[in-house]
Amino acid sequence: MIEIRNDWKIEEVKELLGQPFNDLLFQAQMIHRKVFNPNEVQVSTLLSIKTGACPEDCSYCSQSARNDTSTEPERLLPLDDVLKSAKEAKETGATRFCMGAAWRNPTDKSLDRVIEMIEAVRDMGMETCVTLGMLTEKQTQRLKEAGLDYYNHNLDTSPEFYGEVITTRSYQDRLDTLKYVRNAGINVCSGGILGMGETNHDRARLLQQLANLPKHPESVPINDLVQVEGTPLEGTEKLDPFDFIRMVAAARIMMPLSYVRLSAGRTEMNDEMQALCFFAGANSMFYGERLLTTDNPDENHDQKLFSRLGIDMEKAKPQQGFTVKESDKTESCGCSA
Ligand code: SAM
Ligand code: DTB
Ligand code: SF4
Repeated sequence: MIEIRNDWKIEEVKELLGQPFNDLLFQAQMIHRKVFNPNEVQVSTLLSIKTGACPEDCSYCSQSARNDTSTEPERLLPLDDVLKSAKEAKETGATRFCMGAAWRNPTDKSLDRVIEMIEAVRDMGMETCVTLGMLTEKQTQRLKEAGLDYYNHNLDTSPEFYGEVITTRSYQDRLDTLKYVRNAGINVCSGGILGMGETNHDRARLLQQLANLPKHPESVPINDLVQVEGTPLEGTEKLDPFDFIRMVAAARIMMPLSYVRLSAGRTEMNDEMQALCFFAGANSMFYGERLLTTDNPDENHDQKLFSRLGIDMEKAKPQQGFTVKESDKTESCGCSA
């Protein structure tokens, strides 16, 4: 029986995270293999469709106009360039194409152009994801009509630590955008960044916020901070890799039907650490040598790692036939979770 809960108390999350490492990983792997094939990982490729000169002050980001970084601003890419990248991503094995824009929010005019991109990438037979900043309710409806599969919008950290990282938009703004995306019927991709100087309590609060949303995000990216030269967070003390893996495991346990995405920061992780993340329940990741503005391991390296681990990167669909208990109702999963 897989229990879906949206009523996690902070003490419970801290207790979960604080267990002996082996107990936590064992529990996560047990849940993981009931819901998913443990030897499959879904892969998405990212493209920055509009880079830099962002008015927001996110202190981790290479693209904020307030941070003195070497990222060169670029205008919104032409459709043909986007399609060329999507075609390459498909050829190397990615099943989803994620397009990111350095905006506080899209204007309706720029959304027209992004919608053309979404429709054309879908026509190529790939799933689509975009991350464009805050949205209005009407904009989410337009994205749904365009056939968008996923919208990425991260909570980033705990509500308490958030103000130390970003001041130009509130936690509530993010929750509102997530609500509009959910109500429009688009799959939600939302997670956070670890290693920004937050405490264990903050990490537990981030998981609590995500798992206590009215419905769990279908995709939960766990990013390890990429320390970018010229950002205020450059030089932050690195997170203990075991604490990162613990967060992956706790996300898997708390959001059993979600894809837990091993996201930014993989260039700093060795293969053994990534293998432990997959064991802890990570079953999706970003694939291709660039994230948005920073490096990611190249495809050859990832393909070799998957082959060494016996991981298949094409499927990663939920298994059939497990039972889901959702607060007051129990149902059998057939499964389109
Ligand atoms: N501008 C939009 C927004 O912020 O919603 C979309 C693009 S933004 C770059 C998407 C996400 O990437 C951020 O919410 C953050 O979680 C993640 N991110 C950005 N810079 C990062 C970094 N240096 N290390 C790890 N994650 C990062
Ligand atoms: C997410 O959670 N991580 C991705 C994606 N969603 C958009 C972005 C990571 C960005 C890392 C820094 C960069 O390359 O600029
Ligand atoms: Fe802008 Fe997004 Fe970077 Fe924040 S994370 S500065 S909103 S691009």
